[in-house]
Amino acid sequence: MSVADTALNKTFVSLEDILAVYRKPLLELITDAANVHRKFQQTGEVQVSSLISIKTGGCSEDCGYCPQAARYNTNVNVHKLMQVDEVLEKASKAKAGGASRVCMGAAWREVRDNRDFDKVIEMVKGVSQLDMEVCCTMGMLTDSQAKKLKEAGLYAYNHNLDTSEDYYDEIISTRTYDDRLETIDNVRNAGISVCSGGIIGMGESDEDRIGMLFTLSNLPEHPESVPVNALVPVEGTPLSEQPRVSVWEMLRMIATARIIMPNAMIRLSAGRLQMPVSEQALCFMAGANSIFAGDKLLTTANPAFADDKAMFELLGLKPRAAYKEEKVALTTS
Ligand code: SAM
Ligand code: DTB
Ligand code: SF4
Repeated sequence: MSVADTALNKTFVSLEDILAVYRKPLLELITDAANVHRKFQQTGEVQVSSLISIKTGGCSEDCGYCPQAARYNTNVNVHKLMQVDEVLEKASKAKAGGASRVCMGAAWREVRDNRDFDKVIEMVKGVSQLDMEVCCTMGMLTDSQAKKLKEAGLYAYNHNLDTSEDYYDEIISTRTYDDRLETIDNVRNAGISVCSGGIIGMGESDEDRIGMLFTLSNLPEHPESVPVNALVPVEGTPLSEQPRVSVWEMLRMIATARIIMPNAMIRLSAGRLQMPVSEQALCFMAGANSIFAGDKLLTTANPAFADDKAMFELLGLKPRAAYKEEKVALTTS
């Protein structure tokens, strides 16, 4: 049985199996991933998700990569929670730009049961009414908060593992790997789609990259989305001097994720601005089928909608419809 079939049958995929996939000769790895992609995914379709930073900077955590941590001296414009109307306006613009999903990010350690949470619930309801998939990424979440978000119409929640369990302490000290797994568990139990991945280029080894993929692929269920971020080194953060991740490293990571989690959306996430279209095309060949679009990620720059539209035309890609639109199409046909 191939690793992809093993993965799909939820048979245990060992660390050694994943490492063997990751270490294949590169072109063989990309070909294998492309074959898995063709078998399990709608080829030619790429999900377009747009980020809205609803609360920016001033975060109490010490994540070594993050420009939004209050303790690092970065140039981020700190902003309290946005107004609901402003968020809905940005979401509508994202929809007009071709996005089917909106991901609202808040620079919080955790969600608190206060008036800000009530406002987030209104944002979730509002974006959901735009017939877009609504995602949030707001730090740790309790069981009951996850259920409230689900009731409001939340489709997905992003909570990254970021790196392997072994390397984690080098990057973050203010919360544990187990805290992260618990939030993912709460999201899953509330019936919300799980989005979880990580970052490469933080000084981790190949084994750490594989370790993270191992943990993701051995969750009780595979995440529905797996963002693969290349570190955006930001001045003022402890990781500001890290060298840029090469496309070859991104390709290995994306292709391996595609093979071991055949049904997941693999998102080519942070780092696209520095990648020419030719490099991004290789990533789509290797199994990436989702991007963040719009000229800003959370605080750093990203290609504009118009640039991605031109890239889609050139490569013959089309944006994937929101899940809800698919459901409507199915029920009316
Ligand atoms: N505060 C929440 C949390 O930590 O879960 C949500 C926002 S946080 C910015 C979301 C994710 O963005 C992080 O887990 C990390 O994977 C990614 N991220 C943050 N800064 C980054 C950077 N400089 N380069 C690449 N990815 C980054
Ligand atoms: C994810 O995995 N990457 C996105 C989203 N989930 C929240 C964030 C990338 C942030 C890059 C740095 C910044 O713009 O602040
Ligand atoms: Fe805060 Fe999230 Fe940035 Fe960590 S990644 S410092 S929790 S905003």
